[in-house]
Amino acid sequence: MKKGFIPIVATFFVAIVIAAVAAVSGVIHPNNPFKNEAILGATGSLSANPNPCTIATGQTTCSSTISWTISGSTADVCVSPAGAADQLFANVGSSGSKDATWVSAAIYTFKLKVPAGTCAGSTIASVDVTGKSATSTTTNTTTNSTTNQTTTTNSVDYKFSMTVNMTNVKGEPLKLAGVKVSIDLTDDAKANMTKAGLPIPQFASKQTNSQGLVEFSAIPRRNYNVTISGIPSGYKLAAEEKNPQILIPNTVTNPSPEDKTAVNFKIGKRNEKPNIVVIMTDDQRWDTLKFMPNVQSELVSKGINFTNYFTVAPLCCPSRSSFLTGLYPHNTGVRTNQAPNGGATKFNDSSTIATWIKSAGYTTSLMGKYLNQYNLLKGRIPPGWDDWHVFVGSTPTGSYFNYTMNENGKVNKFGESESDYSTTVLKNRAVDFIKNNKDKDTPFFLVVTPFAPHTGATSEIPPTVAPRYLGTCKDIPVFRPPSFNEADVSDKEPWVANKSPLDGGPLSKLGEDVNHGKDLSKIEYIDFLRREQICAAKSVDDAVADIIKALGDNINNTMIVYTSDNGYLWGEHRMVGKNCEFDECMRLPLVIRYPSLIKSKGTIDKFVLNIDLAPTFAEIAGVKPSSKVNGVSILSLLTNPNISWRSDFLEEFGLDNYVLRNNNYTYGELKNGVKVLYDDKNDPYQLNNLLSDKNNKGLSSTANGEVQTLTRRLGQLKNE
Ligand SMILES: [Ca+2]
Ligand SMILES: [Ca+2]
Repeated sequence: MKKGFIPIVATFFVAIVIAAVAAVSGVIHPNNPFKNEAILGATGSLSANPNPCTIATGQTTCSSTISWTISGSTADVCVSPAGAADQLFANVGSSGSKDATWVSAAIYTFKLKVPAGTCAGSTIASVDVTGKSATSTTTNTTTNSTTNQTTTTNSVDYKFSMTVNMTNVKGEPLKLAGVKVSIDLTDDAKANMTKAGLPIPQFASKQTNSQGLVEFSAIPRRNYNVTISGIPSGYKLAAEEKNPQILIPNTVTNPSPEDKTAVNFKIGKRNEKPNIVVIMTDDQRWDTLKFMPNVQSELVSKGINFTNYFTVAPLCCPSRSSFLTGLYPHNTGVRTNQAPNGGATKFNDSSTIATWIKSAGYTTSLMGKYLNQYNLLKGRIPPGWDDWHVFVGSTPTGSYFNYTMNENGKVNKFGESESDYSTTVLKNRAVDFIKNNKDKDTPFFLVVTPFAPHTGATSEIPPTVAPRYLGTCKDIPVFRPPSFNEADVSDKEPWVANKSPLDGGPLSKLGEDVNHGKDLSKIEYIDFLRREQICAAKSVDDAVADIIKALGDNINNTMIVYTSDNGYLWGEHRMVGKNCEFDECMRLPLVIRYPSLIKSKGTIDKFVLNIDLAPTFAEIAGVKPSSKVNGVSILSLLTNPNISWRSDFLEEFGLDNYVLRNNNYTYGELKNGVKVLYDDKNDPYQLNNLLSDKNNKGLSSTANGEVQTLTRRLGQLKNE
């Protein structure tokens, strides 16, 4: 007796018998073969379908079709109900069929007899057909239920044991303990039982044992829903296995109290490698995540917030090139947004995170902004990307409305209805991609790069806020850090030192559509622009929520990364925009939620760079970058935030501006021989360049020594 099986009525014997299918084809009756062959010369066959015939719950009869063939003679089909003499069933010709009805769980024997005209003739073929009740739990009166009358009772006492086996995707046995399995009658099965006046049994869920098995006792001839939950992290149920229905068979060949059936689940350890989802916004400052409630609740509160995350290149195309390769701009060669020193045509796309991770078996997708001037690649989809939905070209108002996308080689145009809003379109593409890939055998690498909250083509054109969020940010308080409209910029490099204060008159390029008919002063415009950028990011926040929802249980084996490509100045040092050595240009948001490694909210304050992400993803995927990288994987940092880590890094912008940043200083060797040094510890708003003419004369020998060290270190990093 198997454990888990309760023999309530051990002496009962199920009356489910497959009636011996005695259809005999072309066989001469054995009682007098010589005579029949010589005198009658007949051969024939006889069969019944279905056989046995099941009388459904609540019904009293069921029908089978009796079919026959005969040659060499004429015949009758005669039937003998249990215990009765043969009775004529049909006069036959050479072949035919006729329906017969059963009224109880009895045996009916049909015989094909020659010659025709009497049931007393010779039998040349016969078939026994059983009528049986669908709910039959029966008491047998002898050991041979095939030939004896049985008593049908409407009872659910009879138990049937079901085993749930698990296999991996290759079909090999899988031993996962503690997986929760539940069974429940289907709604139809329950309805049928209710109709028959039977009680509806409840089945407590069970957990698999150390052999990965669980056994249930259930009643036969019923449909069940089987559900599995509590699968350990790193494993997943094959999609096609989810919530299957099984029918515990209504017939068994060797009825016994230990009758069993089994349901088999495929639970693959197939996504051992985690999925990776990167959401990279455009020009989003590190200090704006607080306006994104979903980012807060789903990522910041459940992941690691990096408080010192920087780009090595504070401009779109150079930054993204470095993100894709893990290289400083002096190694990618991409230093600007446009050819010849930048743009998509300058970028060597032969060895990137996409090609590395694809070689590790990942399905890859990029959605949104790739690199500036992608249109010049004329539809080329760079190697490594399986799925591609990328903005082509640009318009003065940016890629919010009226843009085109290369979608896997097809160029699709989008208009300006609300459903065309690019962040929404990308969100839908991302959700579809996740749904299509999350249950596959391979992990995925999805990079979603919305255009938001970038301005239009220039900073004078504010971003386009999604229609539903228009006006929803107007109450956000204005922003006045100490460096806002910096009073004295004479310490700074000439192109900053020459900037006028912000309070002088309206921005010249502002149009009425921006101003809503009224002139804004520069400061009013910056305040307006900031609110619009914050508001444009609200659609990204919605996308984060929908992406996480689409991941479902897969989130447990997914690394989600939220970041931006470069920062932005909102009036600090009298500047609006990016591509500078100041903290606002370089410092970016980075939040990583990775449940299989990160168990609770935390912060990491070590210097982490955008060139670290590609090596990190490669390490997660178990693949080595196929070319040199300057960044390093942060996986070890995630598990041990106190690990020894880099204490400085290089930032590059434009063609000839290099900046060394360490825990104390921002030191820049800028174009035309200009040098800047900010004491970030004591002057966090970078108001005073220690190397300005005024200050340089007064630099202490200690500071001079420091500059020499910084110069040497910057030179080293430039050669890495
Ligand atoms: Ca950007
Ligand atoms: Ca100053």
